Amino acid sequence: MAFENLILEKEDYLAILYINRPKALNALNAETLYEMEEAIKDIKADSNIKVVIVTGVGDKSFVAGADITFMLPLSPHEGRFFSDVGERVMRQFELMEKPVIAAINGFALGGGCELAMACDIRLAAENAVFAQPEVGLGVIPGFGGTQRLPRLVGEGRAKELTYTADVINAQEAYRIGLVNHVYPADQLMDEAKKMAKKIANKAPLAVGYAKFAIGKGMQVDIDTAMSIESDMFGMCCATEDKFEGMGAFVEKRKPTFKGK
Ligand code: CO8
Repeated sequence: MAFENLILEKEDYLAILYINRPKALNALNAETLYEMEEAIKDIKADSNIKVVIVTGVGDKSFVAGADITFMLPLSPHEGRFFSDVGERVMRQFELMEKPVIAAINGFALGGGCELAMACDIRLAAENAVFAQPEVGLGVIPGFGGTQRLPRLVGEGRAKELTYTADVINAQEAYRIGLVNHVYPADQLMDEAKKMAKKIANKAPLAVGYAKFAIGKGMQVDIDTAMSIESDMFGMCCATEDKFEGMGAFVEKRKPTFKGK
């Protein structure tokens, strides 16, 4: 599939989605968001793909935010609409059953930090920096940042980062739980691919059901969440891969999962 502002590469079980507007440090305008929706549709429909990596083209920026030039003339109605579109696209990464790894290769500012937060797992290069700079532009995070940041790092830290627009480096992002790991920049993609391979070797339906249970469970009370977990556990018991996984353990061999 050909895009203007994205590159979608597929390697065996892995899809790598590059945000590709290097002249604007990969800032997200409406066209890029619409293309991301198309790319997500493609990835979801491709049964070979088990894991997704999202990253930015170049060695300087993951995504330097929503496109400020694009946002400057927006009316209240248009601003609301643009926020809705961005929120919808970010949410699709969370709702797809395939796990999504953000390989954060530089600036993750505003909408870039929000994109990273919508991914399941965040890996950062040592040169990555993070911020929600919106209040310095007269707006607030609008692609889910006011909701995901407190869920990830706690309300107090989220409020401090959002009200001050402070920029934090990768080590600080790691310390507060915003990213899972930090790697030297030249090792980031290899590490992301290693993690993708580890996940792809597991039972894909089980991974998808785990993603569903964690994602839905985080939004509801603990008793409802437990019942979502048992429902998903029951679903796993309907898969061939459960018999393969447990059978392989009993027979002391490696399992071969089929995603069935
Ligand atoms: N939007 C548009 N263009 C951008 C953006 C951006 N977010 N970031 C960088 N660019 C462009 C620059 O304008 C410049 O273009 P040109 O060469 O044509 O002048 C080019 O990228 C290179 O940038 P710099 O020359 O500034 O590069 P530096 O290395 O000096 O600085 C920075 C890099 C620090 C990243 C700097 O560019 C910067 O501060 N960028 C803006 C970061 C920012 O504030 N991002 C948050 C935007 S707000 C947001 O994301 C809200 C999301 C929710 C939206 C809700 C919808 C209503």
